[in-house]
Amino acid sequence: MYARRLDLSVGALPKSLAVADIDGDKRPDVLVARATGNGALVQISPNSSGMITPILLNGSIGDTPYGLVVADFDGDGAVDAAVANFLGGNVSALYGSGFATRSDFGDGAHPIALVAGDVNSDGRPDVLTANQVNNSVGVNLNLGNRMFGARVDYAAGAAPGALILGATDGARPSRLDIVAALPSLNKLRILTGQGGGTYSDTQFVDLAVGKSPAGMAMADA
Ligand SMILES: [Ca+2]
Ligand SMILES: [Ca+2]
Ligand SMILES: [Ca+2]
Repeated sequence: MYARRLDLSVGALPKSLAVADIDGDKRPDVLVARATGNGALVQISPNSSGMITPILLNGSIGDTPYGLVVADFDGDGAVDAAVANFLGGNVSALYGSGFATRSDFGDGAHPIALVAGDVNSDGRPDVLTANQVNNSVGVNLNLGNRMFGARVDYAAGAAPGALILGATDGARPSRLDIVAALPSLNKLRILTGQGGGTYSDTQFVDLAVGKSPAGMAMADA
């Protein structure tokens, strides 16, 4: 039962959120990305007396961020964030205290969503983007030292709107496949992992689903 509802003001255009323990107190916090021109990242955590006051962490995270994901990209044990800058046409990774250190990559696409996962099995989380305008999925491999490699695009039908990663082939559980929602086609497209973080424009499976899939989750059903 959810008997109590609490509305919080986080500022204009809250577009995406993620949950992680940001302040290291072992309790989950919520991060909200606002899709303003400079973007903004807001933390929501209860204080010691249980009051919740949203905190602006960084007021310049990217141009119109439409997607947010958290992972430890630099491997220092602290949670980092990345946002998909739809109008800016790139991805911003945000590191360090208050997510104050920003590093952009993946120029030239218009990502509307992103997901993090280790697609080449090197222990470092990589970033994949749904490039809605470009009709592609972009793979940005994490090179370490807060660097990402050049984006590699794979055709993904029409206007992918959301992504998840998972092993859809039980015979190859170590290979992460990409599942892209294609709302304009009422389909999901599975791009099957070819190993080493590579995919193929021609190795895919399309699944017809209900009208306009906008979000997904995966589990062993
Ligand atoms: Ca916490
Ligand atoms: Ca980190
Ligand atoms: Ca990796």
